[in-house]
Amino acid sequence: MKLTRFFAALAAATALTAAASAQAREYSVSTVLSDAFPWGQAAQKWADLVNERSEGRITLRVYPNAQLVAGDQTKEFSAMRSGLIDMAVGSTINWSPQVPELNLFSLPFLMQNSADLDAITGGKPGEMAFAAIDKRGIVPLAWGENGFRELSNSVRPIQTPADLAGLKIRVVGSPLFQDTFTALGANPTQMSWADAKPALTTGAVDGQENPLSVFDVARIDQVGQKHLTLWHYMADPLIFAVNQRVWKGLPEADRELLRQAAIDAGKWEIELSRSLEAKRLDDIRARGVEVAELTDAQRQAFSDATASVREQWTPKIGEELVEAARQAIAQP
Ligand code: X2X
Repeated sequence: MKLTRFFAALAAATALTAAASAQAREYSVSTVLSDAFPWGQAAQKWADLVNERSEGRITLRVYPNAQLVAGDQTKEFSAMRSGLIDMAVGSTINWSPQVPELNLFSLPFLMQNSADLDAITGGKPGEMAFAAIDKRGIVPLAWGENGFRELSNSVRPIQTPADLAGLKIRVVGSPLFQDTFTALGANPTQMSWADAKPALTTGAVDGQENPLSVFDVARIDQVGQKHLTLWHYMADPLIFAVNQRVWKGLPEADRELLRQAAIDAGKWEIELSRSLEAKRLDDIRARGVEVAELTDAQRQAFSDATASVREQWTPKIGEELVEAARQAIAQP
């Protein structure tokens, strides 16, 4: 009797294990930055939450440094759409060549601060941006954050557009950036993040723009970037997203699990990232970087100098979306 029960239990356990392993799945998740940065930590948090909540049934394997697209970060969205990559935590900048609506976040001096950014991502314009991604065969799940992008260079302090004249600035391979820095009188050069640090090291370029977290963790001060201007000219949110075929192949309960874990990981990362900003700035200053903070009037001069970029890019992004963003920002 006892033995029969033992065998029944064993059979049941074996069946359970078989069912679990039959369902066990692994998916690739692409990121540009590793888990030394908030960006990579966001993806790892997502993976950890999914692993925990699925009791090990679903594994998200994070591939940093845009390695699944050989470092070519502006190809990430296409690779995910074609199924080469299952999922990604990606920047709006890098996906904007395929999803023009995402250029909204790169419009220079549209947003002033995190409250403006949150008004966009958390409101109607955020929904419109997600709809634009969905329309192109990718399922967006949640927002994260790379951060407000600040300007650094090796040549001189920058407080006015004239100070930028002729400086070679590395920008991401997204056309809007070419226009912004050209309007400011600089000499923009497009290259991937993988190529940026070597180019700064050799002096092939004079400057770059990235969030403080990237400047801090990548030790951009060590490659001669002694001048930093806090101009908060734009911010790139991160988006947690899944290839549509992968999504459709998942049971409803797993979709919900993935979505909720992405929302939780994104919220966690945004808070973490923002809570570290002040300390990062202190550390950067302590390393001898000269930090310029702009007055409202100084910032306005940069905004005025890039008005043509906002004008020229608004129809490409969509008048309705840009207007929705302006309204969301203006709301008290
Ligand atoms: O390439 C960059 O500057 C980075 C790392 O911030 C992005 O991928 C947008």
